[in-house]
Amino acid sequence: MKNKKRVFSGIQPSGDPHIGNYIGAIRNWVADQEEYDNIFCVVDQHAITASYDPEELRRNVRQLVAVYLASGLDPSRCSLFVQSHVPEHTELAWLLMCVTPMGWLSRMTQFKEKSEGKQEQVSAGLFTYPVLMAADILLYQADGVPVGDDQKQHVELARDTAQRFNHLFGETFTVPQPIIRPVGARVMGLDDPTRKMAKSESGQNHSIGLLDEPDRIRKKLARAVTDSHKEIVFDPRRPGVFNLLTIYRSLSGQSQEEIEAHFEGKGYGDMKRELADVVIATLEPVQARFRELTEDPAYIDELLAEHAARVRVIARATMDKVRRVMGLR
Ligand code: AQP
Repeated sequence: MKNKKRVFSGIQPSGDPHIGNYIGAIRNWVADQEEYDNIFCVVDQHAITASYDPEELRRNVRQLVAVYLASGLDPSRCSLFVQSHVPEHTELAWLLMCVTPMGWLSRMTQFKEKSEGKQEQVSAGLFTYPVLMAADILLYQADGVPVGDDQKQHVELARDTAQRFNHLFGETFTVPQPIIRPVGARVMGLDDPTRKMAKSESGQNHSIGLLDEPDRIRKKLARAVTDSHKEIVFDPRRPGVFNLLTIYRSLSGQSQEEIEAHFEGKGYGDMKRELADVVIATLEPVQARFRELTEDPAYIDELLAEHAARVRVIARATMDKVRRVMGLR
C-alpha cells in the first residue's frame, strides 16, 4: 500500500541544464519532496532520439545526477536513477506502442516543432518518444508528474494511454495527472522571448545554464531582449520583460505587485542587474554543492546502482501484471 501519492519525473541529458529546467521542474520536485513518494530519473534513452555524441551523453548523465543532488533532492527521500539502468522502460514502451494510435502521436506539438521541414530524416524514436515517456510514468504507477508546461501534452498522452490500456485489458495502470506550477512553467529564451528556453537551442545568449559562472550570467542578462517601452510591469504582450520579471518572481518569491512597486521609476538596466543578483544568489549554493559532488564520482555510482535496484522492484511488479493481462505469459 502506498501511503503518500507517488510522483515520477525526469530530464533528458541532452545538454547543459538551464534555469527553465530548474524553475519549471527541479526546484518544484525539491520543494514538494516531503509531500510525495518521489521517483526521479535521468532519461538518457530520450536523449538519443536526435543526433548525439556518446561520450558527451555519458558526461551529461553524471552531470545531471549531480545537479539533481546539488539542487536539494535528498536521496533518503527520493529514488534517483538512470532510465537505461532499468530495462523494463523499453519493454513497456514497446507494449504500449502496440496500443497507442499513430493519430495520437501525430498530434504532438513537440514532434511537429522538432521535425519541421525534416520529416524524412528524423528518427522513428523522436516520433514515438511520448510512448517511452508514458512507459516511464506508468511503470511506477505514478499518481502525479511534476513538469513544465511544454510537457503537459505528453503527460496527457500518458493518461490517455493508461485509460485505453485499462479499458482493453482491465485495471492495470494508475492514471497520472500533470502537476504544473502556475508561475514559471514556461521560461522563454533570453535572445528570443517568443521561443521556449531549451537545451538544444544553440544561441550564445539563449539560456542561463545552472552551472554558468556569475559573470556569464550578468552578461547574458544584460543582453537579454526587451523592448522600447519604459515601465517595468508584468504585461504578457511584452514577452521579453514579462519573461525576465517571471524569472525574478519565481526565484525571489515576491508577488507581482511587490515587484512592480519595487521597480517603479527604475530602468531596464537596473532590473537586469537585480535579476542577475537573484539568479546568482540562487545558483551559488547549487554550484558549490555540485563541485563537491563531482569530486566523489564513486558516491554517485553507488547511489545510482542502489536506487535502480530499489525502483526495479516496482518496475518488475508492474511488468509481471502487464505481461499476464496482455497474454504474454
Ligand atoms: N523553458 C522551460 N521552462 C519551464 N520548464 C521547462 N522544462 C524544459 N524547458 C523548460 C521542463 O524541464 C523538464 C525537463 O525537460 P526535458 O529535458 O525532459 O525536455 P524538454 O522539455 O524538451 O527540455 P529542453 O531543455 O527544452 O530540452 P531539449 O532542447 O533537449 O528538448 C520538463 O519538466 C520540462 O517541462
